[in-house]
Amino acid sequence: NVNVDNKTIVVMGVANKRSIAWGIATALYQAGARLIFTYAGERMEKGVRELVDGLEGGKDTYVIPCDVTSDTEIEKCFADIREKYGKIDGIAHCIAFANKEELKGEYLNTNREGFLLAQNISAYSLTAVAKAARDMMNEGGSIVTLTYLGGERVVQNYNVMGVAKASLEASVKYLANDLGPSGIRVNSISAGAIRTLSAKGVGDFNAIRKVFEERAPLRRQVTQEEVGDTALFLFSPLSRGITGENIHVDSGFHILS
Ligand code: 0WD
Repeated sequence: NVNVDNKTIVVMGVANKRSIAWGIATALYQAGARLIFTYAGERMEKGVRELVDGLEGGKDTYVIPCDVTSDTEIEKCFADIREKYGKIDGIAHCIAFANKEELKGEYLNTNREGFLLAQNISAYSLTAVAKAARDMMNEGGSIVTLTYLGGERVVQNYNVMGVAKASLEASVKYLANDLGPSGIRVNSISAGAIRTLSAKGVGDFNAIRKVFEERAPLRRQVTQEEVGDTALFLFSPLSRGITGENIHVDSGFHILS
């Protein structure tokens, strides 16, 4: 019985019901957490609010904007959360973006602008968010981000996003070292290929899914719910000795050559 009762957790990156962030949110909500949702921009607001309003159980929720390309917006968002809730216990960072044209063909064709865009939204944002939240996190707090195997090795078409994930995974380690003395843990989950809005942008994503299903030790896809349950573990005291870690929730695919 994993307990996150009385914990206040910020979930960043719900785009729709297929979002991995939504899998994490539902796992946390069912386990008793109080949730705050942030969305990328006005375009996203309606959908996120509808999803959140549909959560059963009537627990307190809060939905606010946070475009992570803006330091001002990040600061405003966390100041707003601090005013309403005081301290928080966790952040689920489920955000990434790269130009679609750069998620196919040769990595070599990445341009400077696209490279920096992917790094900005998909990697730096974790550091920016950790910085804004550090003073309002309780001891025992936990930050969880999402990564993919393409950050560790070459996965066809993942390209600039793979390089951003490598940067994100290194950030997890440096942040874990900075925040450890305050009793705050930072970890990532490396998820298997899951059909979401973002995943649609990756060239030949269906081929990646097919190979995954044929070769992964468990011979099946993973779900948002499975990633959600691992995130729940990482937000709960059960994982209190783990930081700077990258847990693969990928049917074991990462062990293959
Ligand atoms: O197979 C997959 N789907 C995997 C995803 C495998 C392994 C890892 N991941 C990662 C992604 O790289 C990402 O970090 O999981 C995370 C969540 O992605 P998702 O659930 O696959 O995709 P999606 O539902 O599209 O959520 C990503 C969201 C954005 O959605 P859109 O579709 O609008 O790009 O990231 C958010 C946004 O909500 N986002 C931003 N949030 C704040 N500020 C910004 C921004 N500037 N840009 C994108």
